[in-house]
Amino acid sequence: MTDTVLTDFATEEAAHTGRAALDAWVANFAALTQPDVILWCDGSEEERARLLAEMTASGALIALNHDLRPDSYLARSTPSDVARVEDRTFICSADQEDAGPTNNWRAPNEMRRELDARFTGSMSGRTLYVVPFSMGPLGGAISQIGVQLTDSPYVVVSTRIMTRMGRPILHEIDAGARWVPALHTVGMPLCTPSGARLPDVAWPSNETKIIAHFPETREIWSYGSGYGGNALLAKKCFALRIASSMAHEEGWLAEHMLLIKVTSPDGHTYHLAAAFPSACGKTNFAMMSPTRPGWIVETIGDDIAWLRRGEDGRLWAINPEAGFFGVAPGTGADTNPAAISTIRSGTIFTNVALTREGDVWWEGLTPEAPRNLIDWQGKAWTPETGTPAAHPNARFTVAADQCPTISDDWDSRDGVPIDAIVFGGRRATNVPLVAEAEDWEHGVFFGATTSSEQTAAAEGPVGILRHDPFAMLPFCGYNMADHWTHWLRIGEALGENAPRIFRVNWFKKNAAGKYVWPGFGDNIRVVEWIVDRLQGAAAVDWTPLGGLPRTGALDVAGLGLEDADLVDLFDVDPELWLAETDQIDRLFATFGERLPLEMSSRLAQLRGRLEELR
Ligand code: GTP
Ligand code: SPV
Ligand code: MN
Repeated sequence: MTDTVLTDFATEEAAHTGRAALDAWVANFAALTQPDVILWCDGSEEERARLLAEMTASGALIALNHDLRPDSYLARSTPSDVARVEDRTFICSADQEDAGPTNNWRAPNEMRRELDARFTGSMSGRTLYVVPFSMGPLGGAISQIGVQLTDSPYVVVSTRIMTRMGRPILHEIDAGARWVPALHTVGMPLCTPSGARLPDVAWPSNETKIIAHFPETREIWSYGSGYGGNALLAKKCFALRIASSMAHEEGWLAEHMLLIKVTSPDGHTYHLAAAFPSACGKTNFAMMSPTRPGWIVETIGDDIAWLRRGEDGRLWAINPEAGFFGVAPGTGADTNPAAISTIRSGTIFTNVALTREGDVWWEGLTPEAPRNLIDWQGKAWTPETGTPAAHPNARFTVAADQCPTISDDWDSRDGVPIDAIVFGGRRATNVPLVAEAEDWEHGVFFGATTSSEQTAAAEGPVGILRHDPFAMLPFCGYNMADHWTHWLRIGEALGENAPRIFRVNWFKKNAAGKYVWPGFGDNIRVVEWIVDRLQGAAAVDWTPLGGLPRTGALDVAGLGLEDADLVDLFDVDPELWLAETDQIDRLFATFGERLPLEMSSRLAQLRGRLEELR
């Protein structure tokens, strides 16, 4: 029996450097997938206009009313392709231990064999687009190049928004740059094996989906989905999973973090990086409209940060992306006016509702739903219908520079120096509104013990509490415990220059099940306390959960909060927390010997302090 594995051609490091290797790789992949046409994307305005016109003509996109929503489009996915598929996402490291217990693992050769079979002929009747892109400003010290091959024009126009894409990147490759290869097919060929032509559909996909990563050879293979994090491979697959593994090897960090610049009323500026799980408030925090006079928040990134120790010994960060792929539901003029203004034009919407006038709508855009809508599945909808008009994970795709709060230095080649790191999650109980870590190691413990109620950003049950360490559970391309060790080492290297670390939770609920904290623009009050702490000013009470604002130190004036609400926001309940430490213990135990000792000793310390409080 022969055991030829076609995809082995791409396993040498040199295989992904320079132009000759790129040409060979594209030719090989075309031979495997058998597209009708190969199109090298130049990223031009003409190319974008042509693709949008083709997709509008074919029904893949609906052009919105040009007067109401200029140059904007609606895509409706097939109902089985609306979110990331975590149980079909694989880290194919040579050794299973290197993927770790929180990732799905497949042996590389076994996965390559399956992918070879799936990709064979998968593009017949379609166009293969070659999409070169840069994550981070082209030529920046922290930036990286990738090339995605795809048979989805939706992916091409989306990648043009989300990354720096096109001809300038090819020039870098011509000059010998290394690139990360990313292969994508929607898995719906348009020719039968006998050559008969099949009709296309508005949103091609395959019921079987495979999102595979090969960290050792830095390759991505994605099959069967056209949706967001499954298909825009520059984003989660490259900028988080593969990049985190590169960063682990090379001494930097790739994290699921927003980046903001905060200016206080006295004119000082600070840069914050914050990690919250999917659909837990990063975009909203990144575009915050502060309710406190004199405070300014400017946006640098809303989803991903790459961080590296700079020559000055501080931690510097870039947003590797060039656009926002943001959650639509809940985004309204009252909650996120900056996002509303960002998406006024030039936006691709996915799975939102369509109004009779040809504009978009979703739950939370306005307090009242319009009377007659077409829902995200293309069906007539009225407020009495009883199902959401927009899918809960409906998204907008829009260029970062359209955002009115975008910071001047959002695309600075060197990035920005980070003053504070924040971890957050969606927790109805236990986790206080804000807490400060004692030191870097304690902050790593905050990151490692982050948990959150699941959201609609991934397939699966919503609302169930799960651990999501560093908000990286679905995105860490290597063993999660090694990620914690890596963070501890980075902290050692930064020493006195290390940013301070905090934990926040906007989502505590009271006994009536209502959010206690107003959130959104009022989150500036928490930022204000954090900044005061950086300046050494704000008063703090040290508790087993870290440093909490002393009564009066966090300004809650005018919010109408009752004493009982403040108790809810800052309560340290030893019984609830001892139960939570048991769950953390179970998580930690899954890592065996890879768990850094610092984490088990911090857990023991937390338990001891909680016992004392009992
Ligand atoms: P991903 O793009 O999936 O990584 O998500 P994200 O973390 O950027 O989440 P996003 O900011 O889009 O928020 C998701 C949902 O949380 C939206 O429906 C928001 O309205 C809601 N949300 C954001 N911030 C707050 C807040 O401060 N309080 C409350 N109650 N809800 C919030
Ligand atoms: C997330 O789920 O964290 C996202 C959206 O940012 S997606 O790109 O689909 O993963
Ligand atoms: Mn995200």
